[in-house]
Amino acid sequence: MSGACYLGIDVGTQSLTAILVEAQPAEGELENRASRIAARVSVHYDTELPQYGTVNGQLPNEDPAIGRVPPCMWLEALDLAFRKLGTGACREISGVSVSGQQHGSVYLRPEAEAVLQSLAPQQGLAGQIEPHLSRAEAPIWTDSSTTRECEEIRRELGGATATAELTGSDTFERFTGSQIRRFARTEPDAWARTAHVCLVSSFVTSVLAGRLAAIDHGDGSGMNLLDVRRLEWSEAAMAATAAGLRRRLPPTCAPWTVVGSIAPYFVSRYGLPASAKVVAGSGDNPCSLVGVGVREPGEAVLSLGTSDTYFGLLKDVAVDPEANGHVFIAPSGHPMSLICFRNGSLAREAVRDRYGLDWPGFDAALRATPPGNDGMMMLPWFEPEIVPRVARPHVHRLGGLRDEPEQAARNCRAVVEGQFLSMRFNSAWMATQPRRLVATGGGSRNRELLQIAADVLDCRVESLEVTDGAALGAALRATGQRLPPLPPVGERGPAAEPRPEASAIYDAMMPRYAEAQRRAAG
Ligand code: XUL
Repeated sequence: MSGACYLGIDVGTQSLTAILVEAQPAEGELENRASRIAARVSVHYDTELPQYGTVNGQLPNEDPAIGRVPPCMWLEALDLAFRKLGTGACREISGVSVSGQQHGSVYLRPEAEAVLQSLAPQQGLAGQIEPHLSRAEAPIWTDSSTTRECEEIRRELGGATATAELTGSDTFERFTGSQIRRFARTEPDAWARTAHVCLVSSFVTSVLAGRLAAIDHGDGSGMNLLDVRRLEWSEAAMAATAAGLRRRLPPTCAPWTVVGSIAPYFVSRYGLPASAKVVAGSGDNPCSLVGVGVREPGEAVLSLGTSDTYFGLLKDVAVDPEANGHVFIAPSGHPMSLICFRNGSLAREAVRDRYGLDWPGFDAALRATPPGNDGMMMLPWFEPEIVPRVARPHVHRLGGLRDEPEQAARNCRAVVEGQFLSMRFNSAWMATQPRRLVATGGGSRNRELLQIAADVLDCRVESLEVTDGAALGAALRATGQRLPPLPPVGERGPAAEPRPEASAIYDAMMPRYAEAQRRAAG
């Protein structure tokens, strides 16, 4: 390999993925774009580490609200990933960084710091670190058992909007603050034994660096503990969360901070150069922004998957007055917004199946119907919705739209238009009209869908085939640059330009959509 190589490790929900990227230096500087992906390995928890008994990456529990993982499984996956990479690739690594599923937390006993500094390369990580966890299971983002704690913290901080103004988000069950509060309340002895609270990203970073790592502003902003304007832990939020939290939290740091050199464990065991740098870990959503090459305010990502997410860079912190959205800190230090719509492809598939169509049939229906659907509209809440918060699923059909086979095509258009009208309405608080939207995920291959997105959102939409965006983003962040290199050019899919006549129709529809949402969601 001729360029320097950087490793990104994404500790995801179902698997751990490591990507080695080669970046060509140009006149002593890194080029603006990484040249190629040199290696990729992945460890699927359920099938490759079956001894942990996870299902879809988490421990089964009779209470569906509980989502937990044994942190040792991530450590074993890390060892396995380095083994799969092999010493040939490991020898080339100049920098490493971690992307972690956001919000999950790991709890360590006081002596853990010394243990991290002296890991023996003859034994695996899990066995050496396990005795020094003060909690055997880590709550992850799928956990929704902390409604009581969310209410308590929110009340203490002066309500939903005040909480969002301070920490970037209202309290949410999966966010780390309410998880810490529940742990301290339900397991006070284990909490008393805890000296260090880590996030998934900072825990794995600490292991790689052989020392307790700071929490970066990006992942820290998913905790309801970071003051997102001052970029430091909020005294009020810590006090509202748990007694003695201050001394258990590590410092915060900018996402591009070098936390140290790689621990001797990885040098001896896998052959990494002792000079390889470890850059602060961050959350998977901030890392994904880098992985798809978004780095200027005015660019946003439209991820059309099981659920649809819309996230992008903001010029300044702007908070959702309805308290449905989140403000995180992006790897460049800019604020980034994120909203998540649960009824994404789930709702599109429900309509497709309802009328016995396949995807080409669904597309044909979109082509056969006019922008604006002659006033017919749908609020497609087939499942409970996150944005806006809708607890009881209900599909609303308006403007003469009915659930009958003669209106199959109308329903196809209505579900898609309803989704993008919702995205436009519910992202208005971000106060940034995007110049460019990058669509990823299964839905981004559908040209008609992209055209409706471009027309409703009045913005060019490009689709990009990106798999492992978070791991790729972590690899690019491992260069330690505030503006990491752009990813290697990926496979491009269809693109769509907004059409002024169609956009004007959607402009005119917005007040009706807003009123319909207000009435239906309350
Ligand atoms: C974001 C969220 C998930 C996790 C896991 O708030 O909960 O996207 O980051 O990927």
